[in-house]
Amino acid sequence: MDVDAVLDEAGVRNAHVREYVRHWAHVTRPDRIEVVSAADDARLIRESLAAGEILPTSDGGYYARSHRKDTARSEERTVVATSDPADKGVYNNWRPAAEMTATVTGLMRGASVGKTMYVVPYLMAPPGSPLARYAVGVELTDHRTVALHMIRMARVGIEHIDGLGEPAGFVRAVHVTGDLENLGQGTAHDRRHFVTVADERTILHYGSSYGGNALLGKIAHGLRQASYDGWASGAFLAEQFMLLGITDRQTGRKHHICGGFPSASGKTNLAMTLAPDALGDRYHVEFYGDDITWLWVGDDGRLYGMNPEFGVFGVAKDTNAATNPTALAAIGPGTETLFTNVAYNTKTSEVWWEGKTEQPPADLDGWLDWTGEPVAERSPERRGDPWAHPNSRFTTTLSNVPNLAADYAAPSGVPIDAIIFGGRTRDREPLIRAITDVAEGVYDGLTLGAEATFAAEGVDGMLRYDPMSMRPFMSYPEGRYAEHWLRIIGQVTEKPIFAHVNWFQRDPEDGRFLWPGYRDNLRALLWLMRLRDGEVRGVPSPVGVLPAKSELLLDGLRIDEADLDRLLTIDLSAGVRRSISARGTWPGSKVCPRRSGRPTTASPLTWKAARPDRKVGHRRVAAEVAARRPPGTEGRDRRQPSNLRERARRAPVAASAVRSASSSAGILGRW
Ligand code: GTP
Ligand code: SPV
Ligand code: MN
Repeated sequence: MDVDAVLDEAGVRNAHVREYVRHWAHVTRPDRIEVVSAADDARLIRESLAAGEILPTSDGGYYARSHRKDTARSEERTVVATSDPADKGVYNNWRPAAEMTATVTGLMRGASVGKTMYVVPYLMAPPGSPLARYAVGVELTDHRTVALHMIRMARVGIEHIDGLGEPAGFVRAVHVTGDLENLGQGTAHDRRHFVTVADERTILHYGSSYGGNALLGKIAHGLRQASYDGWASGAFLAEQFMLLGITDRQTGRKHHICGGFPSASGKTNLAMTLAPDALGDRYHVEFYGDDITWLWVGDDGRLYGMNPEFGVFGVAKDTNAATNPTALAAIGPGTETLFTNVAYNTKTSEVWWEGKTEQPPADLDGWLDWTGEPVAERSPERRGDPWAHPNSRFTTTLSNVPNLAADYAAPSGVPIDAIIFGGRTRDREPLIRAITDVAEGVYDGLTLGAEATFAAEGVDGMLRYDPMSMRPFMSYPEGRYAEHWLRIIGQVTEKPIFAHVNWFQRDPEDGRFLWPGYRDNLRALLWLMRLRDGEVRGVPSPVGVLPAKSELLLDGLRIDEADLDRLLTIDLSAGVRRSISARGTWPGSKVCPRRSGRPTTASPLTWKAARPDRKVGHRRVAAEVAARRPPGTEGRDRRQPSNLRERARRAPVAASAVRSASSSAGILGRW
């Protein structure tokens, strides 16, 4: 096949891109090559329908099923490789670049025979963004549905590669599906490899065609590669954060909030939230991004953020008119949404997932579950199984989101007023606690712990430590990550306020959620903005400022008074001690459960098993931090481990717990 003729015809002139395509075509041996732009979407859809790869839905969208062994990210099989062993961290699964490149190239050799290689040039940034030069990539994929997803999730077109000068000016993102039936998924002979060779800006993913494993602009580039680039350049942060704006129509003031919750813990839902009806006349929420935010310091010294994506890859489960009307509109008629691994009705072309309606459709006729099995023909023991996979998703472009902010693609980004962290924790965190000290706020993000979800294979429900919600996307050592955060945030003149939120507290007796969640979550954020603006004072605690009940805007909220009291208190004698023990999993902490090998929590959930080979000592982290301190900053920001100690003196009940937190916070104190 004449690769050059294809590239000539498509107008791909960039010599580095041409060489890259030639190289990988030679390795993977596709029968055909095609260069894709967003304008090709309608044709690709037609071809996919004709081939039976996707099916039409009743609302004008499309339905796809992934292989049943391929339904979520695999963290075990994900590696960040470089040529420098010092890049080995706790969570990046570091391997030597040469070894990984050889292994994956071997697996990819000849693996696209009989297929088409789609060349997908993309941009993970709004055009004109100061970070656009970190955002250009070219994905090569041998899966048409992946190309369709890329067109929705990233800005796709050859114009993005036209002006590239340097060889490293674009991310080389190679995706080969492999023989999904025979990859040994989840066994000792698992052949899947999801590798980011970060110092070569090259992504090599083999053995999946689903989500973050295959849409390489999103997670592999937008988070892993970008966070590495942000650190290596010193220029920015790339985080698994949502980004929203709240306008107070009464005062005309607008605030922007970004923040991280682990995968499948509520970012999309929060970013799409509408104000509760009773507050809707006054407050207006705008969507900027639901999964990734790149953050940098602007010329005016403020922290700016932007969403590098072009679409939403959202969890379907529990999406309905009450929980998320915005999402329903964003995936409704006329949006050409792609649904994956939900249930599908072959007669009516409808789709359904758990929580779309309270009960599944009563008439089982025509319904196939996510594996393609007719629901009516299920064996008795499978009758209660979900119809949709818990990680089934919808893919729609940002322009379909009804409350998309007018300036969502502004090259300047938007100024960030607050950074929040949260996750699923049934008993250890109140609804919200504000953190006004910047080092403490960063520390809170670094020590985030939550119940894991079905977004990754095999971890659902496990209580685990997930720094900044970046655990699956960490690409360099955690100590350096902490240092890089402090360095960026340290340059900011108008500091954001931080907060820790938790929509997932449960009744210890019956397990129900104490907080209604979803739209009502805005009430917590409104309180945070009022605290930031000095309109409320809150109630101080050793771990931050909690709302006084009277300060929350509760109009229209239906909640049991006792539940609300519980949501707004923190059990200092037990809760803080436990949550701070949880924080001990931060590498270098004095109370690291992985060191003792014993879980330190009374929760029925278990901590991930110890990895003694992955210890990173407290001193090493501190040394890393010190070694990378920018010149001339020695005397700066040297205040002692925040004001936790001072607060501990005032709250003797939690003193020991807080003292241990302060010592873990040494990595910040030494900065
Ligand atoms: P990723 O795309 O995997 O990064 O997920 P995400 O963080 O964007 O999570 P998403 O908003 O898609 O929510 C995941 C699941 O949590 C969905 O099933 C939601 O219905 C549920 N969820 C989101 N917000 C809330 C909430 O406030 N309360 C409760 N109870 N569930 C929620
Ligand atoms: C996540 O798992 O955090 C996602 C979905 O946002 S995926 O693109 O599959 O990583
Ligand atoms: Mn995510």
